[in-house]
Amino acid sequence: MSQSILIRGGTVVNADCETRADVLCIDGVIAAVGEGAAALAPAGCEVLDASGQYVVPGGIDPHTHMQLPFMGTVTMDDFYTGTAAALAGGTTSIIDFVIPNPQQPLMEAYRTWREWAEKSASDYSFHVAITWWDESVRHDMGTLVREEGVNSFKHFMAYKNAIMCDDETLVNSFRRALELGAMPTVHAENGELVYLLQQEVQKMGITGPEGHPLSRPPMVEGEAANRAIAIADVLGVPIYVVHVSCIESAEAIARARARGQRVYGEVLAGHLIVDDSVYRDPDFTKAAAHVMSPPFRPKEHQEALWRGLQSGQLHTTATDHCTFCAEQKRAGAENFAKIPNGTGGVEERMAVLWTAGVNTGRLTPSEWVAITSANAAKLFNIYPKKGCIAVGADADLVLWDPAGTKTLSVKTQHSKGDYNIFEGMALTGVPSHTISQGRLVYANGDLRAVRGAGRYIKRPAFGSGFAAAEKRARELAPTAVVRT
Ligand code: DUC
Ligand code: ZN
Ligand code: ZN
Ligand code: ZN
Repeated sequence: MSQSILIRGGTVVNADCETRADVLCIDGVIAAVGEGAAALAPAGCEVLDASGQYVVPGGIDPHTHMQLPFMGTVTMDDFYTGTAAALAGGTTSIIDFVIPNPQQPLMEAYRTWREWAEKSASDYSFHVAITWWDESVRHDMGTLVREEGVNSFKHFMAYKNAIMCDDETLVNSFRRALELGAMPTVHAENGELVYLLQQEVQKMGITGPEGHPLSRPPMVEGEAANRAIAIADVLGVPIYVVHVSCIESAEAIARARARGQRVYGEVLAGHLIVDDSVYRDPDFTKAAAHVMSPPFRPKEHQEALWRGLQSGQLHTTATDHCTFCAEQKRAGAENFAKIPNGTGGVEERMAVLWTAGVNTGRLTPSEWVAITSANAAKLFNIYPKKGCIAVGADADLVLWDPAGTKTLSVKTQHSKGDYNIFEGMALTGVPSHTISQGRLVYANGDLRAVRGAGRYIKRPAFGSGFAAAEKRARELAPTAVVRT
């Protein structure tokens, strides 16, 4: 049976325009936008009144870790609970990560994650992490791009003795990504420095969570961002830096972009709001709940991140949603380096950015759409199917009530985590309805997420215009000397 929803009287906001328009969704796709939409509504069509509300593309969180086995444990939220929480907050797609153990065949890890994700309530996709290198990895990257719709590969420059990439792997993988038309992405922190600093901080007698930011200072992130950007420049491949948290890496990106390099940056909602004072909380549980990497930073870094988003030097917002409960965090009671790294946010991201971004005048509603959905869709090549309200696009939409209020709390969140890093934050501007695949999945507090309803999103490779390699070839060619 055909299912249809007509959204009447709202203001449609895309990344490039804001207009009063009705929107008709039929069978999971946007069938009409604008004046004629109501006339096309089939008999029995559900009608939602959006007067006084914005109608915006469903959010895309391009960085989550549901059901992640990490640091000796597994995150609280699995693909069902995590994506259900996402839907409650207006996020209708996530891009999660396949993270193979070193030496594990890529395709084996990929199939495992695909299976885990079948219970997702929202649409989902995967970046695949490159954690080691040999010919089989090169081969499997090709299979993933050509057959599985993976167009981005992640590189952890931190987590020594676990999933960290050395420069040899970075160079090989970036070059292979370029060949395939896939985007390399990096977690930029110098893992050797983190490893050394963790031991030095411990030797000083600092074993609690306050040691975590001391072992991962901003320059550690700046160094890695600069190195990854330099490698990408030499190879002529674009690069996306995940969770840019500080001035040092934001400036590395801005400098490279000023040189004409294709570099993109992602900011986490948490890094914009929470500062490093949380690590000095005398309550271990609270301090440890905030342990994630990169760590929360002093306030001046937050200002730089906002400026980056406002100026267009930084492009997407995400959460790195990766929830561990208090009991799991206690694994690091004697040593901060053993506290499982991760915090939540997938449900809160869009509203937090509205309150702290749009209500403060930092962002227009269209700019907010750009950084909560459209830019991620463009950078990972699923636009305008996702991230846009237009005829033919997926019917992933949110009715956004700019006057709606809510105070964030662990008591009311849908995530299975037992902590909320935004606890007590008063929001003005909240989702009233979320529509995913043309189905109403959230309505004024009533979450109707369906286990297994989410679909895997294939993301096609980029074409040859993606590369800066020809520029590099031209630069090198004239230096060849003909000797007689
Ligand atoms: N950082 C985290 O805090 N958790 C998961 C992985 C990461 O890089
Ligand atoms: Zn093959
Ligand atoms: Zn990371
Ligand atoms: Zn992450």
